[in-house]
Amino acid sequence: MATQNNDHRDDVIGRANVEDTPELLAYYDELAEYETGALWTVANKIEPWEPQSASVPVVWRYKQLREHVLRSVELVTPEKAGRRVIYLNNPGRRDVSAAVGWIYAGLQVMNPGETATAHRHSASAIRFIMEGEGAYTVVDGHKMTLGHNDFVLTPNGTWHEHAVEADGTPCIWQDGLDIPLVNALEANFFQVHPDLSEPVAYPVDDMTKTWGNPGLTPGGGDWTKGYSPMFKYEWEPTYEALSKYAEATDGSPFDGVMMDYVNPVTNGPVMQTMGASMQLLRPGEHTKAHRHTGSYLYHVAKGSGHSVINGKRYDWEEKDIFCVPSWAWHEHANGSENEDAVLFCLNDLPVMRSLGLYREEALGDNKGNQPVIGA
Ligand code: GTQ
Repeated sequence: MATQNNDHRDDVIGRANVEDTPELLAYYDELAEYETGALWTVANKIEPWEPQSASVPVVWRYKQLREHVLRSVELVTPEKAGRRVIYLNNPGRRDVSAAVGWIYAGLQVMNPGETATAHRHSASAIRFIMEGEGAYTVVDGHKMTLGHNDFVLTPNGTWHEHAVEADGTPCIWQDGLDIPLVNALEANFFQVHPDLSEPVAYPVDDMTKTWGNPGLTPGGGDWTKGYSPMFKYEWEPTYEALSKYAEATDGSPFDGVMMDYVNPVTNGPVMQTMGASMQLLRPGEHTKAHRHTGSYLYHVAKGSGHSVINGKRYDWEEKDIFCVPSWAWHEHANGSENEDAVLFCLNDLPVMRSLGLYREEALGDNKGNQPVIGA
């Protein structure tokens, strides 16, 4: 089921097309008194021909944002703020704090010696580490050191706290959470840890050491939780895997050389509501346009280039974050003829897939690329 009604006209049989008359308007007022309404007055809005994302494409440029993020260190403490984060606010979604669709994102900053209290919530979270030395996160007693471009999970219901060692440097990472989704489903609980901290109970980085060995699984593992036991996916092996895969594949025409982060127990997504992938665009590569349901937040892990989203060009460079709203046409281009460009992508695909809402479509005309309207 894709887009068989390509003209999408509302003046056809089967769509609501009732003109207001004084009698009808009076009738609508009567219905409103009883907290009801006539479907045909809202039908075309609530049942659009195809997904209508309220979110708009945005590039959050790290070069512009960094100094403002660091300024928050002077203005508030993590104790007072709970977490010191500057969140990404999609101009099309002012009703909720969302970067795109139902995904929240922010840039969290911590100075050496600072800690943020342990807490847990029904929303699931990820971190993508941008800069600094000495940061760590403790998830349900598992301490993880956080290095450049590492991808870290704090799944639904796990206690987590963040800190930077006293001999470290100021650290900044991207937080990504499904807060808007969980709030839309009216299912979000939040708790501060009764002791404000959860003791470290395992060897440092044990979950990655246990579960993160390629092609090898620990015998007798009995992990049955709905999220990956591998709480941290490090950058080096991820980039190495992509580089090796690039030697063996042409890649996807739409996404280049792309690999999903997976739960090593199920081979499925890392968490139930959010998935993530890393994709490599070879030097000079420019992908074909496609669109799909779901919300996508890209983080430029390496290199520079541009994406064309719904006919408009958006340039990006390392550490920039940009979004592709649901059902928006998009294609990506590596701007360099010598270097790889690598994009980390956080998305809500597990939700789309598990609810049977995933759809995908390739752009058929213009040789698979969009005419660019705005630069
Ligand atoms: O560290 O779990 O940016 O609960 C916003 C809300 C981070 C977190 C955010 C959160 C967190």
